Amino acid sequence: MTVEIDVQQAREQLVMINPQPFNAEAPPRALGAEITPTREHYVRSNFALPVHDGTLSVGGAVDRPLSLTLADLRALPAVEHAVTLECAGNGRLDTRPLPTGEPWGGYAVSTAVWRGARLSDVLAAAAPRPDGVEVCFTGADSGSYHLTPVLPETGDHLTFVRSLSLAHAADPASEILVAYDMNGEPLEPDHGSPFRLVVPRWFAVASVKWLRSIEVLTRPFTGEFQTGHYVYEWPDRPHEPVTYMRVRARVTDPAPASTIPAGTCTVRGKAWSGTGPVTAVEVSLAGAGEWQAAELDPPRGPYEWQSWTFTWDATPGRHSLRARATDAAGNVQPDVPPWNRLGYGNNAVEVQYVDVVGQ
Ligand SMILES: Nc1nc2c(c(=O)[nH]1)N[C@H]1C(S)=C(S)[C@@H](COP(=O)(O)O)O[C@H]1N2
Ligand SMILES: [Mo]
Repeated sequence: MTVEIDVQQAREQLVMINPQPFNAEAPPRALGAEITPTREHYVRSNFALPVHDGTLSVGGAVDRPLSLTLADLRALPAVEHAVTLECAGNGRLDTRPLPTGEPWGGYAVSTAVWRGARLSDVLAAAAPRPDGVEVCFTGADSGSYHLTPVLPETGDHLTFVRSLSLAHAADPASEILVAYDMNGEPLEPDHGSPFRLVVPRWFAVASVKWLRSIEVLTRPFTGEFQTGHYVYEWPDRPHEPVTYMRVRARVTDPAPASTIPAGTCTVRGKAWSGTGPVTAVEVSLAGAGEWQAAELDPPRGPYEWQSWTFTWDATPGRHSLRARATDAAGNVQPDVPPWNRLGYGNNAVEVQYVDVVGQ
């Protein structure tokens, strides 16, 4: 009972978009801060909150299968990183034609400080065998999931399972965490307690919550959340799995459709990319191609969003405001991203207007 009350309290500051399973966006103000307070961090869960038995099994193609507790994980060397997590469905509402799926606006993105053990250390302790190719991660959550047609092997009852290549998972430089603390506190139920994966740079679907088991596989994993959902289904070319977050800038100030006084206005926002860092943000206050450079803060860490500002001498009238980011790999936000059936990875340049009044 008290657990339920705590969960309710943890959800109060979010913008709920689905009560069951609970899915909610961060409140718009949360994008203003460098680190998102835990209770303002968006939540995306495919199933109801699960019960977790407190153990993590590591097995499959390994020489030393393990069963770890939270205390065992805490006893391993700890790593801490601020990591921006964004849902691959963020921005789906602005996709045309509108696909099915949770109607995320633009606030399924947040940045928390995650602390945990390195996945590479956990795997090394279990000693993967040389014929391992992938590692799959199973969450404690499962439930009915409406798919047409219904899958022959599982019916409509699915468990949340994702995989990564063994090379990515076992590389210490990937800095993938089995995280147990978020912003200095033990994980909250909605964010995957008692421990979860945090995969920097990747769309957050890879960051499996309520982690129950890690299994080294000798062939690629083909579960629903790997090959059915979280795949870019392009109409005109081979499908591709959702991997890295796409380069994106958001305006946090002024708010969309706001009215502000004429004079100097500091336009502010955030920018991030999974293939980053972000190297430039440009702002436009008119249509067509009039872009001007914004001031971009250097990254504070390798896996977190960057802040930017633009000083604008706002004159009376309605102005169209846009921001556009470019990353170190040369990726730049498109005006219209290529459509895909499930509406993932919409990183189109957003257009908002601002009404300026006075002299
Ligand atoms: N076990 C499990 N892990 C999961 C999910 C899930 O449904 N079950 N959702 C994923 C998706 S799609 C996202 S966007 C992130 C959201 O993490 P958050 O709720 O902590 O923001 O968790 C990922 N990990
Ligand atoms: Mo997601």
